[in-house]
Amino acid sequence: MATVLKERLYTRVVGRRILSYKELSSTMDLAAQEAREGTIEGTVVLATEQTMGRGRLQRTWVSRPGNLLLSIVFYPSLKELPYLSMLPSLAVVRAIVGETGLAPDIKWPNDILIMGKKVAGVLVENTLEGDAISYAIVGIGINIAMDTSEIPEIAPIATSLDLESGQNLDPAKILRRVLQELDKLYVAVSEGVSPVEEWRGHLGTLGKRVTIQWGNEVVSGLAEGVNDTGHLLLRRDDGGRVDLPGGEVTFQLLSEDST
Ligand code: BT5
Repeated sequence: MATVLKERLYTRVVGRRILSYKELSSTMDLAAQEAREGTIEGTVVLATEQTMGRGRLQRTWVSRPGNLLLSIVFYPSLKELPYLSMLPSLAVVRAIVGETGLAPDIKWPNDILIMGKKVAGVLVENTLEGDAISYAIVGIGINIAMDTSEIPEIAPIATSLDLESGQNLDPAKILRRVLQELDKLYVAVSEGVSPVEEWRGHLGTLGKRVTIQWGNEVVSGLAEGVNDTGHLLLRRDDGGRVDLPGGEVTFQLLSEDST
């Protein structure tokens, strides 16, 4: 059975339509198909399991039952687009804090970590038509009831909310909170409110030394800040400053070390 919402959802955009499946290859693909067919903005596609769950750069997302796997359809303007990639990580952080009391932080651009281990990931895929965005699909995976220590491919780097909280959390409650927080943030952005300050406040990456893959190049330096569109400002070891857009799939944060 797919995770279903047990209580009414109080939102303006997100979750106006919810499609729930037991198994999909990826919620991203079905959501994109729905978007191409003109589904209402805020449509949510949920799956209990994915056979080909994906991350950025062709990476795999381990997608077992008991966790949250969803994609949401948006039709943002070009002005809203830079913020769209900040909103899901912020909504997930707010939901985790509110529902569990745990204290996650964000690894730039949008991994959600607890004590350095990844508990949730976000993927945003945009489709352009000429100069306009035709649709953007926001994908969110949150580990809830998964003993990550039993999955060798992610055991050293991943965790789940049940493991961290020592509870059996209800995925439906967390889903509801994520959708409500995402809706509040999206409505605020469409009214001109920037999420940057709150997002920046949760970024654990700032002040750390990071190594980033940029196409075929690897750049190391100090993560000094993020600008108003979410670009990471990196002070390279040779003193030069680079500005890296987080939405670009060609960028990959390879490591971050405390200084
Ligand atoms: C992400 O990519 O973190 C984005 C993940 C988005 C997943 C959602 S699930 C619903 C929707 N449908 C999809 O098909 N995808 C989205 P990235 O930053 O590239 O991180 C991928 C890396 O995270 C992998 O290479 C692993 O190291 C690690 N990983 C894979 N599965 C994981 C899991 N369940 N928990 C924690 N880490 C994981």
